[in-house]
Amino acid sequence: MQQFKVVVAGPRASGKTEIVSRLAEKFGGKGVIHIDAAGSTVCMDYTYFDVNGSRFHFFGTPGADQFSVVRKSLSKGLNALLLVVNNGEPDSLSKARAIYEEIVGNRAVPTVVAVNEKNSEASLFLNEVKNVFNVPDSNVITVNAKSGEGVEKLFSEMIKVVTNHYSKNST
Ligand SMILES: Nc1nc2c(ncn2[C@@H]2O[C@H](COP(=O)(O)OP(=O)(O)OP(=O)(O)O)[C@@H](O)[C@H]2O)c(=O)[nH]1
Ligand SMILES: [Mg+2]
Repeated sequence: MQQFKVVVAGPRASGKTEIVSRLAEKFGGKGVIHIDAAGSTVCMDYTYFDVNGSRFHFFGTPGADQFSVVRKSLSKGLNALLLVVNNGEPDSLSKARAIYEEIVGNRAVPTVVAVNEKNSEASLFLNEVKNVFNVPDSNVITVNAKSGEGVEKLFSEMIKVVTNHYSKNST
C-alpha cells in the first residue's frame, strides 16, 4: 500500500489541531492523538486513514516558536505539507512563511494551504496567500476548522496534489 506522510504546520492557534480532528471525523481516522497543554499543542497531533488504496498519515505540529525542534523532527521524510493560516491574524502569513522555510527549505514538497476563516470579519486575501507560497489558486482552500466546512475539499485537493507529484516523480 502506498503511504503518504502529511505534515500539518502553521502559526500558533491557526487551527491545525482542529483540522486534524475534522479530518479524522470525516474520513474515519484511526489512532487519533493530541498531545497538548492548556489548549496548545506541545508535541503532536496524529491520525491516519486509507483512501483509494493509499494510507495518509497526518502529523499536526506545534506552532509556538519554542517547539521549533519538534516541528523539524516531525517533518523529517514528509511527502506533503498542509499549511494552515488564520485569516484573523495579520501576521499569520509571515509566520507561516517562516515555518515553511524551516520545514521545506528548497525542497519540492507538494503543498496545500488552508485559510482558516476563524474570523469571518477579517480578510486575509487569497491572492496574498498565493503569492507568499507560490502555489496555484487551486491549492489554496478556505475552511472553517471548527465547523469542518471546506475540509473535504481541502483533502480532495491534497489527494490530487500528492497523486500528481508522486506519479510524475516515479516514472
Ligand atoms: N471560532 C473558531 N475557533 C477556532 C477555529 N479554528 C480554531 N479555533 C479555536 O482556536 C483555538 C486554537 O485552535 P487549534 O486548532 O488548537 O490551533 P493550533 O493551530 O493547533 O494551535 P497550536 O497547537 O498552539 O499551534 C482553539 O480554541 C480552537 O477551538 C475556527 O475556525 N473558528
Ligand atoms: Mg495544535
